[in-house]
Amino acid sequence: MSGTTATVAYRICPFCEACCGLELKIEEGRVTGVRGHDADVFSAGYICPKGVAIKELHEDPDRLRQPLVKRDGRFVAVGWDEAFAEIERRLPPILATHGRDAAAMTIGNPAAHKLSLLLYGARLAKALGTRNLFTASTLDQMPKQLSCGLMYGGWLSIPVPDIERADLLIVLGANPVASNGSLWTVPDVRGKAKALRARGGRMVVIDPRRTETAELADRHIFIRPGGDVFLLLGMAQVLFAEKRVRLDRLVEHVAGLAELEAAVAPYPPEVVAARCGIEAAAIRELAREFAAAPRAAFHARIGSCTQDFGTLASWLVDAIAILAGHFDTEGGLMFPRSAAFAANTLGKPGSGRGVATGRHKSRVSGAPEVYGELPMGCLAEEIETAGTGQVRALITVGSNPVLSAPNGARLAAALEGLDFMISVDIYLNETTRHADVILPGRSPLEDSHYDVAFPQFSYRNHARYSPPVFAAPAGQPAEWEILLRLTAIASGRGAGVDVPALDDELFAADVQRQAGPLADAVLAALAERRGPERLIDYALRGGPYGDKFGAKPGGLSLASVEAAPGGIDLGPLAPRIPEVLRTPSGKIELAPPMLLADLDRADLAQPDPAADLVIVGRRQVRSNNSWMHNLPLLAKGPFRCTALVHPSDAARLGLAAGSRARISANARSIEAQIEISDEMMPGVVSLPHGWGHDQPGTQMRVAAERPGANLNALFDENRRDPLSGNAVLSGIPVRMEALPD
Ligand SMILES: Nc1nc2c(c(=O)[nH]1)N[C@H]1C(S)=C(S)[C@@H](COP(=O)(O)OP(=O)(O)OC[C@H]3O[C@@H](n4cnc5c(=O)[nH]c(N)nc54)[C@H](O)[C@@H]3O)O[C@H]1N2
Ligand SMILES: Nc1nc2c(c(=O)[nH]1)N[C@H]1C(S)=C(S)[C@@H](COP(=O)(O)OP(=O)(O)OC[C@H]3O[C@@H](n4cnc5c(=O)[nH]c(N)nc54)[C@H](O)[C@@H]3O)O[C@H]1N2
Ligand code: SF4
Ligand SMILES: [Mo]
Repeated sequence: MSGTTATVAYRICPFCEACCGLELKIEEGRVTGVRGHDADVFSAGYICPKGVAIKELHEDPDRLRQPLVKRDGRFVAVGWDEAFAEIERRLPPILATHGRDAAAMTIGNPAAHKLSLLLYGARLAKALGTRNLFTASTLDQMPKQLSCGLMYGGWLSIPVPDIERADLLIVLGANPVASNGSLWTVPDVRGKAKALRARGGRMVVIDPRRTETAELADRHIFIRPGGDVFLLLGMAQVLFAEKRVRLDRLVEHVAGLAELEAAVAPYPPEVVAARCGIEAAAIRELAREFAAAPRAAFHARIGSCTQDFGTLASWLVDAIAILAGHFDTEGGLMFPRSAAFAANTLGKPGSGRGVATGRHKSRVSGAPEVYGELPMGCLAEEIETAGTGQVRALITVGSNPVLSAPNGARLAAALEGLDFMISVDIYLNETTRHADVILPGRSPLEDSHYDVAFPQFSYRNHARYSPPVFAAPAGQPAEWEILLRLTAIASGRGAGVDVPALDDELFAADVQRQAGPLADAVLAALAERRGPERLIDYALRGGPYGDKFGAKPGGLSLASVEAAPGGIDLGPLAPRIPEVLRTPSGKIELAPPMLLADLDRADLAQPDPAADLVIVGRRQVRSNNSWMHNLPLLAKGPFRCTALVHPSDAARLGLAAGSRARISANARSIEAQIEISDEMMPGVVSLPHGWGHDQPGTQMRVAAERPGANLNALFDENRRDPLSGNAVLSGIPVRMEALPD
């Protein structure tokens, strides 16, 4: 090919849950343009600035391309064999002497966006055999997973708004216009919200900040942070008290209706109004409007999860949708049916074992395991506290808890006390600087991609695959190969393992277990594939639209998805009750005992009336949690890590726009730049999370120029929703004082 000819490549964006299709212009081996892929069946050309920044990530000189090993306190770049030899020398003796629980693993957000990390991270966790598994889920959505697990029987049976057919959309504690959605894969929410309103529909946003999403809505209602459970109890009470419950087709598929009615009865709007900061009349009106709408959906996310009562709030959102007849029906909340890896299509349709928590507990605080994980907030104490089962080695996989979890300073100090730490990560940052070995994965443009997680939460069913855009640099392994080598070391087979042979062996074992007598035929059908591609092909062909390894000609396989660069559309969401249920009763559990019991705690909780200022977080389009501040395209422009305060609070506290203030809580403080706006609820300040890039020993030069303040430095790592283990990151009382110029 001539050096001046441009070619086009397609890649699913790996940065957020919207999973947009990118179209890349390639010239002379370089990306020279990034735009939305118009023919993508799912995202239809939509893109945000982060997607464009994939070029800068690919080219970022700070992105690690070689393993780093710490020698005498300094990182040196080494070859891959040397890095694995170091791990082989140091990890197995710790496991041999102190047992499997002496190793912990943290898995962060990017792992959900990397095929290799998601599929093979599980293999490593299994080989490690530790109970000390911590992920970003307990800083995020574990309350929703638990409430859905209890109601429908599956940890990943999470219903999403059918936005294209709804007449009313209520959004609570989510800002999808900035975040591009979460537990709801829906590119271009702005366009879809506008279309909803253009066809006569309405949108209501409930949030302590008048967000970018609220700006699009017909109505915005301020809510007192942490008050969601009370608002929702009030709405549910109205539905019962005013006889607006209509279960329609679901009537024979629900259990616990009377118990739910009794549980919410003590909470009419007049009782809960002060606690959520919303007038009783407005709560009543909201419940009536939702019940009266022909087709309505209710979306609640991170603001309503990262609370003391996150699981109760998550439960009540779904319960209200069910009571109002907006569940498992067009335009309401519906269950996706993903083409591959869909947890909510596994097992016998209609009933199952349901979910359980607390099968083991954390050693120090006794926090129950949830979905096999312990709360991220417990990691530091598990490292610090001596005794049998003390964590002495840590493997981080795409996670930066020193910034993303509460009280990172304590965690950072704890990490220094480890005997050994490995980070599978692409940057030398606030967390990985504590590692002994850093193993960097490839650029996303050098990897293939299939979204394992997000089609399970998509507004429309689809299947898409991206081949690698560029060949990887010679000798640089893919992340699945890195994880398999770690798996081999952790299981005593040594760093010199034959990686492809190990992959074959583990895959064959999966198939033997899952396919039983058909295993040999399945393995034969997949004989041409290796690595993640073999896992995708296996999942697609055995999945709900699959060709069943030849038994269903015309069904999906990786080959058919590969042949469609814009993906394959599998249609709008369709009703799935009762087939989707996996509860022991085979019904939707409207009143799980664990949740009813937790209501007593809610009943007693009095939001502190003395707190005249509380802090919440926010997300911004040009930022992604803690790790994209090093890309110039996103970092440029006005400084974004500002503390937003209402004019009345600014006047009361003597804070001037553009000045700096000290923000304190839990005997710790940070300094942040002030921005004044009436988009804030009075008494609430908003600061984005994921900043604080002023730590020594990191290598993120662009990010360090404007480091910003670390919101999580203020928070209490021990404050969590006790049911889900999820950290409380919202509505924390703070003090603010002006700093001299
Ligand atoms: N106060 C407050 N705190 C929050 C939140 C909040 O709303 N408020 N949100 C929480 C939520 S929802 C989440 S999900 C967490 C996110 O927090 P984390 O799970 O810690 O994820 P990130 O902050 O995105 O950090 C990602 C890490 O992965 C690395 N990385 C990036 N790409 C790759 C890759 O391709 N391969 C590998 N191996 N590594 C990679 C980055 O270098 C970085 O170290 O933060 C949580 N923290
Ligand atoms: N651009 C960008 N996109 C992202 C990310 C990012 O960092 N940047 N992160 C990704 C990740 S990991 C996730 S999990 C998703 C999250 O996606 P979203 O859930 O949409 O997250 P946010 O945009 O933080 O919106 C949370 C909203 O909750 C409000 N809020 C705070 N406290 C409360 C409260 O107590 N009650 C109520 N009702 N509201 C409250 C905040 O003001 C904020 O508007 O975004 C993903 N997408
Ligand atoms: S919205 Fe999300 S998936 Fe789409 S381009 Fe932006 S970062 Fe990528
Ligand atoms: Mo998240």
